[in-house]
Amino acid sequence: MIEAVVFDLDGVITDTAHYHFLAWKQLANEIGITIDETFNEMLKGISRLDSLELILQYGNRQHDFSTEEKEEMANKKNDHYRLYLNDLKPEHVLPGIPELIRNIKAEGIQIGLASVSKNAGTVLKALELEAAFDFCADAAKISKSKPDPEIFLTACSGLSADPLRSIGIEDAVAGIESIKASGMFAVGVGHTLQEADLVFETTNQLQWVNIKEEFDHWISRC
Ligand code: G16
Ligand code: MG
Repeated sequence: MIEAVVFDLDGVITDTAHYHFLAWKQLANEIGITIDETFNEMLKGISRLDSLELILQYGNRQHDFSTEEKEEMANKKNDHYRLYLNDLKPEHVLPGIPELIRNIKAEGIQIGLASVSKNAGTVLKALELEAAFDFCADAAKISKSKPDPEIFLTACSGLSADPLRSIGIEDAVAGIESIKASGMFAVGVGHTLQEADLVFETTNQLQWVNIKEEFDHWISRC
């Protein structure tokens, strides 16, 4: 029996992963570093300050700024990002997600959120999806971002669900690693996620019947 399904937010529920990229690109430009979408794959699911460190290393400027200056830059990126969030509306929930949530709920299975974003509450509110989640892990209380399992384990624990009988859904390499390290069944959305137990190209291919079937095969092998 499946005890819970835990969703990543950015890139799974809505395309805020792209807004994060645009905001980082803007910040990086301001300090003379150019990043592209390929590099951005490394930032998905990584906390704000850790993302900044990766960008500075990429531009070979990791020794050029004080802690205070880094905090200022991270805040600036967040300001850029929050401007994009002003335009976020319920119609920006990715295709297939409302139906998937409905199908999971119809079976009485709990739904959780595992996002390391401190803006997750704002995003869910803008999408009018707050009521869909039985428990959202609080990013402010998480000490290690993905790929550490902490966020997915916290979500399972908040739902009183056994991770070994639960499913995580992610669009990031670090996120899939986090799900697998927690012992859950990993569903990936995107094409660079070989470590996942089941992969779909896009969210509108996320069929609940298929996920359940693959989960049953997986658990029978465990
Ligand atoms: C998200 C994004 C990351 C972002 C992180 C922190 O994680 O994927 O790109 O850096 O949150 O977000 P914020 O700066 O809003 O606190 P997740 O776990 O939702 O994929
Ligand atoms: Mg994501």
